[in-house]
Amino acid sequence: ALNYPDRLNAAVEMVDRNLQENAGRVAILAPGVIWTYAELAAQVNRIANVLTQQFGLVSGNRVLLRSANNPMMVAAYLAVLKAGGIAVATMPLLRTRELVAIIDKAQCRFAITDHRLRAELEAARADVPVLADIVAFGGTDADDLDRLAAQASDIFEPFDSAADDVCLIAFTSGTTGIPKGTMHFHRDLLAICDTYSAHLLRPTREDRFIGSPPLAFTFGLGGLVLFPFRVGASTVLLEKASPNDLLQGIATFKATVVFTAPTAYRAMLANVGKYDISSLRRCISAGEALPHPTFEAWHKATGLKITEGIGSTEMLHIFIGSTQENVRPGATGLPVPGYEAKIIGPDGEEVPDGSVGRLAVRGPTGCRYLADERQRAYVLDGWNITGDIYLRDSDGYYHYQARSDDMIVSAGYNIAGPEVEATLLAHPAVRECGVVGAPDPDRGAIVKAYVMLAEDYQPSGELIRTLQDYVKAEISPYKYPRSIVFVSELPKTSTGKLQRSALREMAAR
Ligand code: 3SK
Repeated sequence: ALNYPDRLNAAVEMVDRNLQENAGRVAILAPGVIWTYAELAAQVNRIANVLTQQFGLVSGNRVLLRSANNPMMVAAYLAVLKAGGIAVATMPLLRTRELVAIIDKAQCRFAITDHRLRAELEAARADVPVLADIVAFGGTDADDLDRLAAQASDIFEPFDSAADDVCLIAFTSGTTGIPKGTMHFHRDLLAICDTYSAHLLRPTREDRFIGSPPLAFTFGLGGLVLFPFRVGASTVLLEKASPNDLLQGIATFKATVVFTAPTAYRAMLANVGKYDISSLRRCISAGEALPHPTFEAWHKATGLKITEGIGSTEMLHIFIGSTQENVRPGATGLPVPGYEAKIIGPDGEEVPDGSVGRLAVRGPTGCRYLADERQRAYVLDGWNITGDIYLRDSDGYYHYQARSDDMIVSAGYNIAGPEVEATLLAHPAVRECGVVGAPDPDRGAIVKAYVMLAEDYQPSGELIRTLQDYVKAEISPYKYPRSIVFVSELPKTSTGKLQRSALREMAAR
């Protein structure tokens, strides 16, 4: 059981706690930057002083953060928490309209932004009077946060927060409609380190974490800030994390643990042989299901087994996953120690092993939507209903089937779109693909695949038939895509997940 004191400030636990034994060790590496824990702690304190003394931040204020992954973003994030504020981190790609919705919903009083991303925020201001101050960093203005911080004291008395004070509102990327804000406590930030990371990653302070997810996606916050800092390890922050940037970053900084999404592993395969990535010991994949061909190809190319996990913004991080030893290709894994999981049928009752149903989980973290009716549907009887369709095998391993809205019902058959995608992806002609149901007068729906071709392949009727025959040969023939459309790109969410809702809309036209 996790036993935390009643009063707890996550920033103190993540940074100041390291001053005892790790003050001189590297906390953050980025191109051209190295910060020890002592330097990070001082910068966090300086920013906290600026925010409280010059801008009047008080506990409970919500502060929007807008930046790519870089050292100042991390320092500002932790400074907000240390001062008792609530961090509302946002994806750098968000546009004015999306920022307005978040600022309004979370009632953000302040925004801290990379100066290169300031314009969209300034444009939002007129529509959200609650936003009193925008503080930019990285620029040359007289009131730039770097400059203000340089003049501030590096001593700061942390806000005496309760362990269950909210410190973070994480917005789901919202594949459709209005994004939902999920609220997390100071203790939740520790709990994901002391469950998933401690039991499945088992990091030491010698580790160097690297990855592509933005810190606004809690997958990135955990993997690139909380997990390393909880044990005095280092994080490598990359503002741009294309597959080649990631390979380059692993090689340059000798990273040992990488966090990224299945599509990035697949894309890295093209050039993995050109980089020395022998420092890596763990490869974590989440965000969407890892196709088996990607697991196999990565293993063949690197000797490393990718360990998959499923988490959610609602649960803060991964709640089902694998250690390096118990990884079972094709399965997401076992419940993370501290979490429980079960598969439920339409009536909410647990179904027998081997049956497909909705995944329900509970543990030290859980869904608390900010003022959102959808809370009623997400948490039933203390269990979080994740919206994923899963099957548990007789060994207790959980196998992903689909998102509940990714199941295609065609002529009475239940077909999981992701399974057809994984099958198509194993064909050399397919670079990326998305599979959804398209309305059909006879079958109710048909399986429709949107396919991005690999280099050297050209769209043709013959290739469509080849891919259809391939799927029929690999999995139950009724699952084959009756319609295949070649596309030059696929719609993605701001966290890089395939946006099947957009494909469904296209398919319905
Ligand atoms: O699996 C996910 O999508 C996820 C979401 C939030 C945090 C962590 C993860 C793995």
